[in-house]
Amino acid sequence: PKTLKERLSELVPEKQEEIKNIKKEHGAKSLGNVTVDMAYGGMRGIKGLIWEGSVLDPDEGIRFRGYTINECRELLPKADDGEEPLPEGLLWLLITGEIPSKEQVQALSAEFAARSAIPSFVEDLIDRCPNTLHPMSQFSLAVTALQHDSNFAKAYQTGVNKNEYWLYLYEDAMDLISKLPNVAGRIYRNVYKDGKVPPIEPDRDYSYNLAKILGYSDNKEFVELLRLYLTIHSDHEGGNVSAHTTRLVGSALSDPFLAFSAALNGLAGPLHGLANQEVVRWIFHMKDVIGESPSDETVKEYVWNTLKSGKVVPGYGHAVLRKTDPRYTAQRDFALKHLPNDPLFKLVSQLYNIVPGVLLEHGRTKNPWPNVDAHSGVLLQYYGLVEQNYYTVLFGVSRSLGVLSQLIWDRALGFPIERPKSYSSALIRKMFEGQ
Ligand code: CMX
Repeated sequence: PKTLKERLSELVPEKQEEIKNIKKEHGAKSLGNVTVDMAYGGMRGIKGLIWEGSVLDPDEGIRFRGYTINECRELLPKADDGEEPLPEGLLWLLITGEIPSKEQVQALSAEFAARSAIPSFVEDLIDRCPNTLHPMSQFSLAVTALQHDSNFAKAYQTGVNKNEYWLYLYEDAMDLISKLPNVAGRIYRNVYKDGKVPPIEPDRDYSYNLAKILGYSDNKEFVELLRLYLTIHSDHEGGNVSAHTTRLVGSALSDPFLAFSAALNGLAGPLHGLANQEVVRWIFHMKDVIGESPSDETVKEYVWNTLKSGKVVPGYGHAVLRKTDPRYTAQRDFALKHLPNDPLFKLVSQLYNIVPGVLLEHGRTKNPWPNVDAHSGVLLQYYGLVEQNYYTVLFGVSRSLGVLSQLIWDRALGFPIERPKSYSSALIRKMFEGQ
């Protein structure tokens, strides 16, 4: 069977031709109106990006290359000992639009393991970080440092033809994804354990190896959880902060390491990926204040107190989604199967019954339903990975799959440097008030 790079090499010219035709036929057509409110409102609703890997429907949720999460769970190849999809297969799907064979996925697992070593100066850099530096900051630092070995940056310096950019991009993307378990695992071991990092096993899958480095690979269920986790957090179309950052920074022809470390800095914000940490912190605080098995009434009051003190309820709401996030539902399915009686899961379920009603009554948020971050922490807690400040790092490992898939295509399709137009408020007044 073909390797991923061989298949991609066939697809690139086809896709280039397709885009040329789309632009020729539809290039002058409008995707919608842009209002002054949109310009002030975080560009919400402006259709101004092309993103091939996934499209987010407000009601249905994400589809990866046209496949829902449930379809991916069914159709993507599994490990011999597992039922959840292997994220390697999702990467193949995101890049090519095709469901790979089990053999092709196994080849990717082997390739990731073979490329996984990180330079010793990056190990030293991570080791020198104080344990008080947030894991996401350490993660971003380390990814920036991996830039040292960027194929793309070197090729650019030697004056490579721009038609070949994507080939180097591809190598960097594969290197970066492969090295993330060693980076993320080292941070975890340093900050929370004894600093000893076990080796990657060349014949095991990516999620198993990440679980091993973290110290949880003896638990098959945890490995399964990681397979699901890494699959569902990978991509959420192009406008979210981490995806858009990767695109934006990469568009300046900064290499994938620079673009992805910038994305991690965005993912580290509490309204984006850090929400998974914040959810657990918020629930623990709730337990401290109202006890382990609170009545619905006291939970409701706690939620109201959060809102009244001018804070967000973490894990709820979304800029695009208007229904329960299917990534939430997939994790809930996992919990119902593997930890139905866990007390923390029961609290998360109780919140699911109560928070949307409160947010609706509060009347501010456009979407009262839970997002992916409302459920990921409770699963990790159950398996003993209790250090919530670490959770966004796992989100980051997964997000690399989606954003780097697209970055390869950005260069293959010759997307230009991003440069939207901005106005000042004074100019807005002048334009519409005519002074
Ligand atoms: N709790 C309280 N208020 C909320 C809220 C929540 N969960 N979600 C939205 N709101 C508020 C907004 O802060 C905004 O308030 P103001 O009018 O006072 O400015 C109002 O409702 C309208 O916001 P919106 O249009 O519904 O939501 P946005 O598109 O602006 O923001 C998001 C989306 C996700 C940032 C927001 O819902 C939020 O802050 N949620 C909590 C944090 C969170 O879970 N983030 C993770 C999202 C998924 C991810 O990226 O990982």
